[in-house]
Amino acid sequence: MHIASTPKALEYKRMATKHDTETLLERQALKPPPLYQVALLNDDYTPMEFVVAIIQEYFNKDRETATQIMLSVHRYGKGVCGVFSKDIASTKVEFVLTHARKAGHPLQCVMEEV
Ligand code: TYC
Repeated sequence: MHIASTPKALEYKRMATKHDTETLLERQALKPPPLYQVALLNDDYTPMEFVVAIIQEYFNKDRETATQIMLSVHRYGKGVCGVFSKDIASTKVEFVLTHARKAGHPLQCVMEEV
């Protein structure tokens, strides 16, 4: 297909591109930032007590709530510990994994956009 390159056609093209770019920037500015859930995964080796302590320490849950989350992971395979911005979520995952590896446990922690 022939693309017009007269001065008028080029001017319209420039206006359309500028309009599209401004619309995209405005939409991005209005869109709320994505949120991520941080979840623990079950395994056969990490002690229950260790998981409860992790949930209390890194997700600010009281002992009863932490125990419920741990038991839910144990029974159903996965449990959400909290929902955060991208940076906070990835820092939580990193801290939990570092703590678990130092203690010699295979506990897995993941983040997923909600
Ligand atoms: N399934 C583990 C056990 O029986 C306990 C456990 C719970 C492990 C939650 C990981 O994220 C987890 N010792």
